[in-house]
Amino acid sequence: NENMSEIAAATNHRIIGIEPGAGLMELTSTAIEEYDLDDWTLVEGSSAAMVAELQKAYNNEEPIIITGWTPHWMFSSFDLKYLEDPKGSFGGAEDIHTVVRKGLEKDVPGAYKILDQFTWEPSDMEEVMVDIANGTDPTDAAENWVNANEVKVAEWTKGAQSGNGEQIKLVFVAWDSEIASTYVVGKVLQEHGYNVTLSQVEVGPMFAGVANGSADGMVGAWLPTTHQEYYNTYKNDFQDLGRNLHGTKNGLVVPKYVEINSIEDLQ
Ligand code: PBE
Repeated sequence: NENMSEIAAATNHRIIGIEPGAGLMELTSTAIEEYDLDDWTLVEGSSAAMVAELQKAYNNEEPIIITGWTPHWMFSSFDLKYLEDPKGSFGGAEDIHTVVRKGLEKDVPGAYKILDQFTWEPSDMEEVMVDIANGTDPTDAAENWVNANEVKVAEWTKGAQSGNGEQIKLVFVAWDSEIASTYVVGKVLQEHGYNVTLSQVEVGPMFAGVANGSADGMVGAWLPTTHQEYYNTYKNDFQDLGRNLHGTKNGLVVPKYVEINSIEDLQ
């Protein structure tokens, strides 16, 4: 396939990945095995570096293959498509769960209740992500969304006792989706009287921190597939509050001008 050899040469047989340890990196390694893509290298980096490479390639209409996920603002800023995944290496649509430390319910019941009642739609998360991608500070983007969605927020805080400055520490990885959700939930907790700290960490420590109680909670556990290993490692040591969002997607993503449609085309 002529297109494919041009694409392979132009991309240097590289798939632009994100943070080592991200579930998406593990899924991509599995896909490389399942589709026999021995010629291809998955490049480790960060979500921000991946987006920067995408931006650069896109501006020059050059081929690029990235590891991508939904919800993500990049789908509203660029014309992109997922490569078809006939073997299902990336799994299906998932949920994002809220997970808290054991004992939070007893220690800070109001904050626990808000975290337990937090739930929104992919389109909500995208609104916050787009605002941040357009240059708004995450704290301000969270405030904008909270102010514009009083009815939804009232459902989260319903019946939750107000705080008296109690400390709540949320941990998150600097994935655009989790920056959005964590700042929004942090804002709501803060407005309800809690003294909130948002702490950016690596993915392993995010799960470990909630499990060992050094953090109170997090809102970015992608299940059942993406974070399955972390989840299984720590599930007896934290409390899973269930899903806060339904309908995520993971996969290999290319700009629409790249003339391949399936992961099989990379073979
Ligand atoms: N993500 C976004 C994460 C979960 C949230 C898909 C980049 C991951 O791969 O672990």
